[in-house]
Amino acid sequence: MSDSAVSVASVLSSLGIADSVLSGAWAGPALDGASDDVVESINPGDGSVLGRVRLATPEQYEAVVSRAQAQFERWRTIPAPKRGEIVRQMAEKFREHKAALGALVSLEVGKIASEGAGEVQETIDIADFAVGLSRQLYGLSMHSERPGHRMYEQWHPLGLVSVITAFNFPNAVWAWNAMLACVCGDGVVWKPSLKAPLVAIATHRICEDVLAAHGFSGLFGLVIGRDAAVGERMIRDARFPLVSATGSTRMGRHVGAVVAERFGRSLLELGGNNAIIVTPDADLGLALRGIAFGAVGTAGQRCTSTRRIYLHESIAAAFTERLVKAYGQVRIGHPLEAGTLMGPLIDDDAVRMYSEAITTAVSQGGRVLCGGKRIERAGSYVEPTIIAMDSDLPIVQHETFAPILYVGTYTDLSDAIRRQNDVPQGLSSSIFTTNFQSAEQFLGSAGSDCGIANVNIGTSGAEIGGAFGGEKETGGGREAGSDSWKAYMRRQTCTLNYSKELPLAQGVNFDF
Ligand code: UN1
Repeated sequence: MSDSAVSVASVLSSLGIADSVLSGAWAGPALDGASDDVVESINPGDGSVLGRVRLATPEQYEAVVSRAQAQFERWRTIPAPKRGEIVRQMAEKFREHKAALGALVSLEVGKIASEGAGEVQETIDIADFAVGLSRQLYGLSMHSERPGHRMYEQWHPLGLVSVITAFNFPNAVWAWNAMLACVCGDGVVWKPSLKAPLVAIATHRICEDVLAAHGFSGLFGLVIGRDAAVGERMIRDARFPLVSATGSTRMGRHVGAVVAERFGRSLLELGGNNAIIVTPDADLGLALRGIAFGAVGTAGQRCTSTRRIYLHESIAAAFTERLVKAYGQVRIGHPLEAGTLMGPLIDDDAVRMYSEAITTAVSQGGRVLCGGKRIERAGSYVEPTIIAMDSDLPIVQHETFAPILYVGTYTDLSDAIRRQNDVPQGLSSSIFTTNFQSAEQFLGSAGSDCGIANVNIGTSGAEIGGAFGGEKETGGGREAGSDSWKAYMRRQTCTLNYSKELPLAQGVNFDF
């Protein structure tokens, strides 16, 4: 693709990351490279090398964390609205660089152009949200039971937050954490996925320029390194009262245990296994689009991607036929080519897992209705796949990060809801219905057990204004909107006595 080769160079240079080997350690500015451990950033769209990054050493990790800690100690004394003004300037910079950064997301992780740009938009949105929040961060005041006493709570900066991110949202998920942590008065050290180091460096540089202009260079640190050298150190490091990690349930189980052992807090955003129920009265056109975007969008590599659908038996055959037809029209290709709806998987390992899941599903009785194969061309492309199942296959208990959709049918809505809940994960869920009672049953206390429950919207593509996260093996964390900011602050309950007496609570007497 000679066209995209030209744009790669201009994208990298406009983001200031065109060096032949970039540093993986940034304590504000880049630290000079010491290790020989260099990773390549591969464009999954054509297999080409986009750049090289020298991984951070333990010593560099130490330099990044100490710098962020020193800056945090000053940052926490800056009034929150002033911190918000600095985040506002970051939002402006992200607006300026939206096109280039969005293109880099597409190049490095294979998202189609509008999704790459959409990811940067999500970063802008959370930054704007954080700016507004910087004049809020409210505490409550309570009525004291003692005369002449006042009781209230206030929220203080927490400290350094470590943010561990996955390849699939290489920009926005960091921003959910970093923009909130920043207005809350915290420092942030980021360990991104080794599959998306360039987006991380470009993102870091954008924010670092703003921070440096205000004397806070290094409040945001970046360490691109291996788990053994950097990740394990980070989760055990007591300078991080909060570790916010996105990734697999296996990773989260380990992070959660290690962080709990030292009485730190963890905020986990782990696997999803999201289902959509379609009732007989649903607007089937809407359902079709919602399912197609949920299952095929981002090549099925969102934690909110639609993995399963449950169709009412009265509509199942005709609707499945329409869905298979729609899948046939999905344009698969280079993510930056106009008209592409589905790009590649992140790498060949992901292709292998896709193929293995399909083989397993078939051995368990699943019937492949369309797709199922790797597409032979440079890059990691596969066909979006629909698998019909008579009853739920054991494989549907597992999240496969690929465009594989399992289709089941149901007779009774309660049974469909039970099956949608009957997986270890609990992130997102949807129902397509025009029936008020069905919608309310799905949303009720015996309905969906997920952190996200939608009506007439697919499972993916949540807005930042709501709290994002899920239950069960999804980890229980909530990030982004609503009151998620509370995770990034420490609560202090204050009681003031303005009387001349010292009454004790609960009527206790201790006179002497
Ligand atoms: C993820 O896949 O880790 O709701 C996050 C969505 C996006 C975020 C997904 N706003 O699909």
